[in-house]
Amino acid sequence: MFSILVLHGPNLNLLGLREPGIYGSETLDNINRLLQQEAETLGVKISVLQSNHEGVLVDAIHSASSEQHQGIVINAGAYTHTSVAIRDAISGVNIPTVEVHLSNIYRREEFRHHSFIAPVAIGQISGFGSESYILGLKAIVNYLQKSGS
Ligand code: CA2
Repeated sequence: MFSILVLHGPNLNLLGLREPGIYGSETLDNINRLLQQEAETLGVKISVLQSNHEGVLVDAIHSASSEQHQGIVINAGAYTHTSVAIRDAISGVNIPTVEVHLSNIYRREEFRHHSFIAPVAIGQISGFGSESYILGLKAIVNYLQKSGS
């Protein structure tokens, strides 16, 4: 059975509690429940971590392989646009990674248009709200199945 690490970056713990106009009213707990349901449907295991700290996310990416995860789904939040460290971690561990975003980052401010993660991800899903995570999970599982990992 595949095991997928789902990472949520900074401020995503505030989902549903603040700024519902941009990010909707769904809480992170609710998104995690939807992901768990989808994982059961797909027959995979997921481990979920949210952190507001860049280094914690980097450490989790480094540990992914020894913790037997074959794939990563990451919403790095604002670190998407700033973090060479997270980009290098993903590139360094060589674990297929899907980048997801709730909002369509290309319809927003210019500074959100650049992702440091996109060049080291197998793909990016952006703009579908909580469904972005579900699509991201489906995409990584499909990729792993096809690549015979
Ligand atoms: O659209 C996404 O998923 C983002 O990764 C969300 C990040 C943002 O910096 C990226 O550009 C796009 C922000 C997550 C912050 O979420 C909040 C939720 C409620 C209240 C405040 C922030």
